[in-house]
Amino acid sequence: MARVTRPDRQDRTDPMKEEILAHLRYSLGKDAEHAALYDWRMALSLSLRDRMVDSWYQSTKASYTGHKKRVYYLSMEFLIGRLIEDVAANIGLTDEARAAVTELGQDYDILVHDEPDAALGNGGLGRLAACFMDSLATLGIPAMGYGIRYEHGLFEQDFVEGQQIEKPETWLAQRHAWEFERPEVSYKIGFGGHVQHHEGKAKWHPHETVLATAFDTPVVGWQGRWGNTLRLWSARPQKEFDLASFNRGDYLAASRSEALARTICRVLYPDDTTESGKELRLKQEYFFTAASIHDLLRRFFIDHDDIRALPDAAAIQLNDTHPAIAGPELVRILVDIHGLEMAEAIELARRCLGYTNHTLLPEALERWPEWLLGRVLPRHLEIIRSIEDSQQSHHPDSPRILDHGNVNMGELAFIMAHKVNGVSALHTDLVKSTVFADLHRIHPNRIVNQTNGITPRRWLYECNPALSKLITREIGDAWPADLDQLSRLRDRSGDHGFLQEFMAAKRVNKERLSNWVQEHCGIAIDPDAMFDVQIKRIHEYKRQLMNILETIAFWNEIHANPNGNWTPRVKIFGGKAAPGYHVAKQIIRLINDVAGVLNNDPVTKDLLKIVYPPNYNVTMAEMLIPAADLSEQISTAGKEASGTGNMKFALNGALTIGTLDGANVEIRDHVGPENFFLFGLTAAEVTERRSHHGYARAAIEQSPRMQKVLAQIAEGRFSPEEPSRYHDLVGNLWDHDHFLVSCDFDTYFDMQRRADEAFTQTSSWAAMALNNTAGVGWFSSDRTIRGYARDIWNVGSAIDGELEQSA
Ligand code: NBX
Repeated sequence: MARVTRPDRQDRTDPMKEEILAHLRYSLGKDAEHAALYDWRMALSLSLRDRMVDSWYQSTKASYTGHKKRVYYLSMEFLIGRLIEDVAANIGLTDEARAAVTELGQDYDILVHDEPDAALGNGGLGRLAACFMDSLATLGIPAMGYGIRYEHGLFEQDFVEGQQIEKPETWLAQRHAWEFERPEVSYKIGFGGHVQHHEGKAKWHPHETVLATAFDTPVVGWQGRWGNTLRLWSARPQKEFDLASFNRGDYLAASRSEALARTICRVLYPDDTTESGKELRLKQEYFFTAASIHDLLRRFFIDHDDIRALPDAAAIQLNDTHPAIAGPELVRILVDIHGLEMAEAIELARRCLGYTNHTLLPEALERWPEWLLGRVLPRHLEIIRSIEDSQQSHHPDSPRILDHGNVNMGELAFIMAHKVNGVSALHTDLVKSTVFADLHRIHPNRIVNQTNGITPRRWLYECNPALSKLITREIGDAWPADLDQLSRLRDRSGDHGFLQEFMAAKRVNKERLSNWVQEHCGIAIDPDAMFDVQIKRIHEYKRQLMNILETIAFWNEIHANPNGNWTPRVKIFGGKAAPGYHVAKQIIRLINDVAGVLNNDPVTKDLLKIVYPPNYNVTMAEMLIPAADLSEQISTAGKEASGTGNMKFALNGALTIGTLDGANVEIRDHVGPENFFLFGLTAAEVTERRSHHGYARAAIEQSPRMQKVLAQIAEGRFSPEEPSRYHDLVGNLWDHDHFLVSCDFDTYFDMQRRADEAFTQTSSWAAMALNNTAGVGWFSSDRTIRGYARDIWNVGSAIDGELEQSA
């Protein structure tokens, strides 16, 4: 199949260097003497991009000529992070690029670090989409990712006196090196207006229209064998501006349509725990979904003329309900434009659509007020009513899409998809038994499990060169594309010499992190201490609060016996809170307040430190994960759909302390229960416990240790300038504690001490860490994508034999 073409080294001396200089001159208009850091970084990026293009073209051509079925992955979020190292690694040019840049007198690492971290996502859901794009390309599955080219990605977080403040993110302030603008690929997207019904036909007359314009980023997989496209939509005004108004001097009216267009892709919504801009969010969802559906239909009609063949050519995957309007939009086009009967259109659309559920939290399930959806998308509301009628006529006991004046997007997505998938085994069971229990009874074969995965290219090969080199030396270089091979490392868990090398790689990463923390946070940490890391969005169910309470309890314990044989720890936190999520912001502030006291305590400062660098993002994860000894996966059982950070840590040789939640369950099965610090109530026990009135108070009353911690916080021990600062947070634990911090606190504390003890046994710890790396090959997103391809999409690889290889 298509491969990256590498200019022959004998023909040209140092082609990469020449290419960088050529880009500097002809793409950036600079010579080496006057080039700034930005110019060098752009020249390097453009040179790497050039090396992707041939493979990308050939893949696209092969998909067209082979009439291959394509996957369309619709996602509001793609959390791609930086790309220089990712691209260089995938096409095997890391060493060459570094050498060329060095020869040109530049520092490669500085160039790499100059690249903005493309944060077009909030967290796990967006990062999963990015890992899936990498695996689709690596497996040679013809695919397109569709999303929004937000002008501002996820906000930048800063701490002022310990409190989170948000600043706009500006990744597009400079030119984005990797994309190709496609002004000729534009679609009109309408909003509002009315629907005209005439002789049984409906016609939608939108009130306003914007143009969706494509920006394409090539996504080339491992060793450049196949390339797909990430197509992000940007909005443009349909009419540039109203010259008549302008000439009258009414400049605001003149640019009204421009303003709407700009607003639509202005900013990524910081998850839906905030109550803002509902209408705009709905418009964003429709904007990118409609553009994507238009685009895939245009492609379909290049080599088909019967719309009924669409399910053989297109598998459309909805990453959560955000693009769920795809169902009604496709039906609208089939009925209003292609003249199909409603029933046939619904069935045809369903055969194309799959829906991935990522949450059971009721507040995160999308519901639109019917009046709002009807105002923005009047024809779609009519179609949703037809979908509802059709469902009710077949299944009169079916849950409703339209319910108490709301449109339930979960039910809509379920009913319009031929397969609905959960993202871990436990989550899938809970999807069947809770949110979609009634729909599951009616459609017992629709829900399937595809446990999440992570790309081993970014999350081991690139972010952890020390460990990668060691692994390659031991088992060869096939593992990045066949991660199950890591299981061969299990043999080495009794080899003392190898374990020492394994831990030496960890040590390199811990030293790198220690230097970074010293430089950026001004905190000295000891690489010999246990690095205990919790990085993820701040949310009550993820229980960062339990982690900081346990930290205080440990601190108390040291004070009670300062000469005890304590295992030194560095507690590292990273993560952002949704701007409107007050409790999450209080938790951030508490962590920072506690850090202020503990880090300056002369008695404990060599034994316990807290580090919370602001603005956690993909790049920071790439540094923290390889340096971690202990991975905190401590959510209330039943709440974390899967988690993917948990997989990244285990892959990089960290042990997990965690509950039986999400994919932790499967990780523990794979690495072995003896290599996992398990504690806490199970999902069933959580449900049971909640039915007991006053369960939190009862649990706290039984835990003197927790009582003391809560009393210290309530008395202002960590906020002397405002002792009442955490009254609500503490009061809520006593009286409600919906996420059962109180019930799991003591077992968590005890398991932490077991981890302390285990960490002192350096060689058995090393063996446990190795067993984590060796055990998690199954969590490669290549395995996940093979599962989707087989069970949901019914697509194959365009690279012969690839899917069968290790299916
Ligand atoms: O999706 C996450 C889950 O919480 C994780 O357990 C899971 O591993 C991951 C991938 O399946 N969900 C998530 O990240 N959600 C969001 O970021 C989100 C974004 C916008 C929104 C609602 C949720 N409106």
